[in-house]
Amino acid sequence: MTASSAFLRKVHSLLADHVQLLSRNNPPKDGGNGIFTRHQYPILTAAHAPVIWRYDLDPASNPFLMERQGINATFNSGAIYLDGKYILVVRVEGVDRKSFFAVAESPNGVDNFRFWDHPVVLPETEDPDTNVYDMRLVQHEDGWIYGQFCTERKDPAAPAGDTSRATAQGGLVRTRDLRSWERLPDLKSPSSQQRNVVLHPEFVEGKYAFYTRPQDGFIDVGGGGGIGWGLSESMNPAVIDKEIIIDQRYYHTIKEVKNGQGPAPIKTEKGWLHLAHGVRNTAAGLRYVLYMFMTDLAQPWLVTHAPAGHFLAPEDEERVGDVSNVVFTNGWIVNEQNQVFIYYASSDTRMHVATSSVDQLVDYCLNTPADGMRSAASVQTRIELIDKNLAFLKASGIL
Ligand code: M1P
Repeated sequence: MTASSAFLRKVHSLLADHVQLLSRNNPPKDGGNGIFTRHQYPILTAAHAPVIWRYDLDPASNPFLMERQGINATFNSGAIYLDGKYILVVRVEGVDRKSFFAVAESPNGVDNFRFWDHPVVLPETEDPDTNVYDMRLVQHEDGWIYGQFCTERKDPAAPAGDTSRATAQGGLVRTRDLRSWERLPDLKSPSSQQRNVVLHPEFVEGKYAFYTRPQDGFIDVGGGGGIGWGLSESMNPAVIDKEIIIDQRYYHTIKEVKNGQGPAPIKTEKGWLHLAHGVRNTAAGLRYVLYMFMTDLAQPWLVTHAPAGHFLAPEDEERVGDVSNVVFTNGWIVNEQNQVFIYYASSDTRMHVATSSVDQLVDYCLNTPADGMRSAASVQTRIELIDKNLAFLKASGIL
């Protein structure tokens, strides 16, 4: 069947609207806190998914030009800087609630992200994944690019009639080009479940090193105490015999309920820069924020600096989505100018970027007071700042 001119006009207009969305510039937002700068628009939304993923463009099989395979969300993306391109491996969720991975690239890191034509074809293990998500991309010093992601399966021990109980494990793949992927066995660790598993980019004591997030249940971490650390002789298979907690959950902090390493840490002269998410409970449900800490260069499992509270929390439209009041990150990029591009998702719905620099983030970690763990201690720390500022304003004749 040849397409009518009306049908072709509709296809052209679909494609033109899409190109217009993808080509939109994304200027920095005014204001900010001196630590990072948000940008005006989300960098990826469900509407950024290619038209050819969603519509059947054949007038014979789709005379009404309906969307046949909708996309629900684009979020929690791994990131890597390759050949001068800013590349994300995005968690794309179809309207069928299945997540898959797809590569999107941008020439400048803040806008013009475009998905490659085909999503990632992820090989399965002999125990097929029901759902896969939240890939961290790590260029390891062994030469491979590794992807670490959560593989979710129905809990075989779930009682009959329980259609929700699931298990989470650390899925692993490796690639040289982000096009063909080799599946490795899931990470084995002393914990019954894992999520937010991240490979450290360098060997430690000659071994592969992992940040982990041990958990007893699928949502509730139970006895899992925080961000863990463990070493493995190999990646095929990766096996951690001993897991220690390096960044604990604490009562009445932003990471009281749970936390998890974000992307792999950035190496700096002053230590490893870490970005993570922390979760606390509220009457309105869980609240996810991002926080930072630094670890020792030679012993990356030792926390040296831990600024109090959140680094970035959901604001404005970020606060609302499929899972509201959530920001989550699993990707950041440092370019040749030491600019840092922090890729974060809001409310499990869309992707954003915040820009900063290695110097700013190191300064933030080194000079932001740690959590005093009590209101009185927080007041004391703030009074020290106020008095310092009053003295400065008087000395400089401003007051
Ligand atoms: O819904 C918020 C996040 O919840 C999970 O993260 P965590 O295990 O740390 O609670 C993940 O499912 C993540 O994808 C999601 O964004």
